[in-house]
Amino acid sequence: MKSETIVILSNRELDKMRKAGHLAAELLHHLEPMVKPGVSTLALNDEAERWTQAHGAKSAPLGYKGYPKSICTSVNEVICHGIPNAKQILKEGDIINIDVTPIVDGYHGDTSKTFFVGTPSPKAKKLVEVTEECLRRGIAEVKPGARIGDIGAAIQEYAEPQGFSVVRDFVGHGVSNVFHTAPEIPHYGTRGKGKRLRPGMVFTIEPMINEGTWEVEVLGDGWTAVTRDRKLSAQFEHTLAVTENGVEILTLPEGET
Ligand code: EYL
Ligand code: CO
Repeated sequence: MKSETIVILSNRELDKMRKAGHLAAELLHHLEPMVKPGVSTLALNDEAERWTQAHGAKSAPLGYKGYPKSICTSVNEVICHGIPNAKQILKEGDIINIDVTPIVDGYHGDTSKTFFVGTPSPKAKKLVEVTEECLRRGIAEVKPGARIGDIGAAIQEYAEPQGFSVVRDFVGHGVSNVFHTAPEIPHYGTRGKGKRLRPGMVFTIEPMINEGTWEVEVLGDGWTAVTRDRKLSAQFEHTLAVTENGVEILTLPEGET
């Protein structure tokens, strides 16, 4: 069995994670007003890359395992890892997840949100609201002594009774000076199972919630993950640190808690 050690970050490292996290949050906030009918996902990517460089940071996804762009843009039935493209033009009623990870002084801030393009259909609105609440409920489980399984259980207990499904194939992950490391954070699971959380652990929670089946299909480009039934999928993501008392959300704008 492969088992990677979960690192505990020092206060100095946590400070760097805070800086990266703030920049990631501010990048999403910067891109939000561009999310309008008629804009291409490539235009979002290019503005993200320009803004990231202008702030002295680097885009972690660019070149990661050969990934060709700086952000992920996942529209409607795309679950995650949608590749920005000049030919993909946002239209009224779409939903789009924008996932960003700037690297600041070697440390990564990983966050994503799902935005509405114009006015959403009632079913899209419900899915996106439920997904954001899933992230909130997952975060609320994070405290020293809790177990990794508590996080996924809280998400699954909220999403499934409303008729939605939880994606299995992609999980939250440890993140620090490395983009993806231990632990894995499933968004489904059983309370009381899995490793105990300890102060100084840093990881993402990034539930992907589907309108229909949880099953994934990866398109021929090797990256784009879509729902097998082509129904809608939404996602929200934060990078979190376990503190002595509970949790700190690292990917909020400076000054927000
Ligand atoms: C690159 C590599 C297959 C990202 C995340 C970009 C995508 C598909 C191979 C996770 C894993 C972003 O932002 C992420 N998690 O929150 N791979 C990622 N890639 C990529
Ligand atoms: Co991400």
